[in-house]
Amino acid sequence: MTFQEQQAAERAQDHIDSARLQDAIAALAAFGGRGDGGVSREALTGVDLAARRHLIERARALGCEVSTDDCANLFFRRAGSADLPPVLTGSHADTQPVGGKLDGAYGVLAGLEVIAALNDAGIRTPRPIEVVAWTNEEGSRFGPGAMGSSAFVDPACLPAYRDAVDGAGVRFGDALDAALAAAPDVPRRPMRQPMSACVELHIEQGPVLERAAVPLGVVTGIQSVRWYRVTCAGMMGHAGTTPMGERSDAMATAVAVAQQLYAFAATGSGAPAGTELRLTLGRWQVTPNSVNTIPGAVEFTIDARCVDEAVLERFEAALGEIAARQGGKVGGKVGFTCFFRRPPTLFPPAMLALVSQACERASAQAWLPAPLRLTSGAFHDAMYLAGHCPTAMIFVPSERGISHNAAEATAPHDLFLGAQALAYTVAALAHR
Ligand code: HGY
Ligand code: MN
Ligand code: MN
Repeated sequence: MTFQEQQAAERAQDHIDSARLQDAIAALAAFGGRGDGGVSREALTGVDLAARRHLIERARALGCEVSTDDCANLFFRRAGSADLPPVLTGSHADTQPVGGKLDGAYGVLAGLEVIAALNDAGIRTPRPIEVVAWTNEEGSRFGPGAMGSSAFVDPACLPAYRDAVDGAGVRFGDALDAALAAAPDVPRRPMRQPMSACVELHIEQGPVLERAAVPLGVVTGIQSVRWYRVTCAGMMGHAGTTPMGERSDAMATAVAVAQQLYAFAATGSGAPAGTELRLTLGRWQVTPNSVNTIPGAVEFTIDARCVDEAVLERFEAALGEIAARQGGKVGGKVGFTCFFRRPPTLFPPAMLALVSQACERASAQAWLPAPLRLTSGAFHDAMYLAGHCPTAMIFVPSERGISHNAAEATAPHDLFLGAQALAYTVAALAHR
């Protein structure tokens, strides 16, 4: 690291303002804010569009140029002294149906805080810096997840994404067109722009950092993930008149499949010691969903994750066997499709070294333990950017390891240290 790089990195770090960051978090959380302290701001809903407008105004007030692309990703650009590919930071602004104030939002707002700190420090970086708010990272309203970042690196994804529908039958493409039309003042730019590097700051969303009593995490990679839709077909019938032995009950089939999947995850996955197959059957749709009609169809989703992708391969094979076995029973048919899959992501050593340096300085200045290295249990947009440019992630702890829950929280001082580490990393990269 050159003297100039180091000096800029340290000055940027030292100009992060905790109170300003806290105010920004509270202001964004108001868009979709809930009475229980959580946030409901699913991708491209009205509150998400209002939140986007709020971010555009905040970025412009910091002197940024704002642009967007065909997937409505928002880019907030601080000019550099040279016309070089920018350093990218940021995250996503959409949330789970019942989310928290920090998942995604923290990375976007900390990126804007880095720009404010650079402005305060009067630092002009050779490279431009861009803060991004990716579209639909969560994938809860429209599947799959990370649509914006995956379409950014591979625009060929977008046509199929446009046909994804939400629970009310709204097409992603129609919601996307409405979002783009709502920002006529934001110029459109091509997808897949060159980036010199990418750093994403995020809450850990798990218990590791808090249990280790360490305020900062250097993320070495992201575990693999697969999402499936399982459909169980039966025959609707009268709950009172149909003898139990003559039913084709789609729910009985679905429950039997689910029980065998949980059993496989608990004992049959062969996950290496210290790792596990994490299985979530999160969304169920029952037809006709009536208290006194035997379900004619049940669809449920599977979210399967593991650091070792061979485990997911074994899981998929087991799912096929269970579906065939259970589907052969009385009139029950079981089908499944995989609609999202991502292999494990590993971040490059040179990026890990820089992020470690940034985290070490921030935690040392606070007289706190040095950073921990860990794998991310959650997926992030950085998993796609890692295939586009040198990429890294920084974590801060989640209280009680809770996320995707209104109770999601992180101590303000930890959020401050994370933003400091981000500022150091981004400023150094912008001088390379
Ligand atoms: O599901 C995930 O891992 C991310 O938080 N959307
Ligand atoms: Mn997230
Ligand atoms: Mn999330």
